[in-house]
Amino acid sequence: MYTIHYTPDTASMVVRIVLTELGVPAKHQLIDREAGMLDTPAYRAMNPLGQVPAFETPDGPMFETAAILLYLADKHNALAPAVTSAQRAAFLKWYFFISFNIHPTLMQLFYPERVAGADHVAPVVAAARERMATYLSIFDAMVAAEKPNWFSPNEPSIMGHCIGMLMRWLAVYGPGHHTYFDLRDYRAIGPVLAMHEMRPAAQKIAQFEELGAMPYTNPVS
Ligand SMILES: N[C@@H](CCC(=O)N[C@@H](CS)C(=O)NCC(=O)O)C(=O)O
Repeated sequence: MYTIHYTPDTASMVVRIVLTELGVPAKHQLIDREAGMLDTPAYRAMNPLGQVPAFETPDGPMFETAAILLYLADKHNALAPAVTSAQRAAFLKWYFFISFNIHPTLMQLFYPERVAGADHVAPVVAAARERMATYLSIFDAMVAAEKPNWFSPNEPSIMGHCIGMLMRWLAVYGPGHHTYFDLRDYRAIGPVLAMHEMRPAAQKIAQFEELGAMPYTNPVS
């Protein structure tokens, strides 16, 4: 039995969605942030940085959202190309591209003061925005050219839900905010996310976490 430790509208959302997609039994345990649970020794034993999510598995505790999603896809043979698939190499390459580039840059946009202190927020944001635009354009161009079935409007995938969550956060504060990127600028990505957010699993968790009816393409906070 799995346990996902979650707080609404954080990285735990995509783990909850993927667990629901897979239809595997799991305990969904709300983290009591107010009570300081992220700092407790018990929580830090699961996630040493005290971040969300933490995930308990029969194989031991896990942290790092992308690793958790890949573990689940592999264990349950769904939502990603199998280890033996000819598509695995391309999938892994782009999955790590997202994890190593888009997700950390998004964190820099959200917490620019953590990069070089409160006095350097403006240049950190400017540089992060430039890199983010490059990463999104590169990924969008690849999807348009290669139409991979591991990121497609025709079948659900961990990649679809993962990028859905990231694009959500890039739009959630609306135009004019320094984190804002308009999904309409990425024409190949948009239809994939539109399909994924209508999956019953995404709708169920979106309702539970109050993410709005279109959590990836038209987010509300
Ligand atoms: N690389 C980690 C990042 C996790 C992360 O940044 N979680 C956020 C919520 S989305 C968090 O716990 N923030 C609180 C903090 O950093 O203090 C992952 O992908 O799991």
